[in-house]
Amino acid sequence: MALQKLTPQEQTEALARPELEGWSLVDGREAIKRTLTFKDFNAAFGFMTRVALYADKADHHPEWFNVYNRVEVTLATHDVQGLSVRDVELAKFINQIYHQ
Ligand code: HBI
Repeated sequence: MALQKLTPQEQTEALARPELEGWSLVDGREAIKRTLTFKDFNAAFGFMTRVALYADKADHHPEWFNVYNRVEVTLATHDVQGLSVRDVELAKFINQIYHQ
């Protein structure tokens, strides 16, 4: 079955789950975002490397911005021009491996 776009209700329900703590909707765009901070650049880049390996395996890639110990991540599914279960899964993975 083709990838489904999450409805606004499904988006709200997903963001209310404890596994998606810290994630919120982006203003004016169907996407979710979270800013993560680390001890230093080494820790931030180690995190990004683990996410990159997951992303390539899952064929689902983050939009992100890094300065030193801060990583701003935005997730959306371009194939559906909105949010899908793939964003929820990637956000969950990010939360699982995130250690401040
Ligand atoms: N990453 N975030 C995101 N959204 C997508 O729709 C997407 C992706 N990575 C690869 C991908 N789609 C492929 O299915 C093709 O569109 C290349």
